[in-house]
Amino acid sequence: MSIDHAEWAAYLLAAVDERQEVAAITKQVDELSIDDAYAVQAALLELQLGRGDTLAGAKLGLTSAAKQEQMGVAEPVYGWVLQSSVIVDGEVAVGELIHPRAEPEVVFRLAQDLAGPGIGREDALDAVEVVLGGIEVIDSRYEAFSFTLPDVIADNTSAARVAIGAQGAPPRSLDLSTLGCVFDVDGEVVGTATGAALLGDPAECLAMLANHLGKHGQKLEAGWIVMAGAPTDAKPLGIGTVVKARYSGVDAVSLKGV
Ligand code: OOG
Ligand code: MG
Repeated sequence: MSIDHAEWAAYLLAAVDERQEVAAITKQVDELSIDDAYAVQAALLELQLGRGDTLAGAKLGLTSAAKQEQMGVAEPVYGWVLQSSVIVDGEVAVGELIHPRAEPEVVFRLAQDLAGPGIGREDALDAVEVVLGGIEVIDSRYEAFSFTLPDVIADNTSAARVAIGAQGAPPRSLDLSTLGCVFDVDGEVVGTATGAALLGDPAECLAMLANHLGKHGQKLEAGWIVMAGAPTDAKPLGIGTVVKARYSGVDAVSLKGV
């Protein structure tokens, strides 16, 4: 049975709109290939852009052992960051989401377009204007925040919201593999990591995404933000929860669930 990409995209968008978790796609079809999953993701993006949203950038997920172990999925994934998902006031309206979780993110803002094939770590850094700290709020549309690799790809890698630190640093002024990250929930340290948690170096993540997009005739664009993936696991974000991600060399970011 072939997969109707537009139909599954509409299924996931309805879950977003209704703030209602839904059964994983792989529980309902015989097979969802990785290509089909990215095609559903593309159809979902098309629906969202059709409503007037725009792209703010792209993201990787499941690039650290901490995240792969937490989610039980052992491969990195790629998704899109919508402009409407960018938080500017430090608050997340929890009621707009299903079962949000927060996680720290190393974020790149690009000065130049970037696309594979053949992009390495140094090529990736050449395209970066600034490295920033961030917090991503993920919100799987699936029941119990549980999914397989193709499910999470179709669901735009659980992307929901992102907050980005005010002040960053030029990429070559930092040693990205020793970039420190401390993640606090309600003033308690709940996670610590360095940039090396992300495929050895967050710039490797950026290169990997550029090569992935190049394979599909796509590119990362100047001015976009790119999230490298969370170096620690994610924590539930409820009303009143305050999360803070502190970094060495770039500004911290705080978010409050309201
Ligand atoms: C998938 C998204 C993972 C990350 O930074 O690892 C992700 C999920 O955990 O729901 O954004
Ligand atoms: Mg993330």
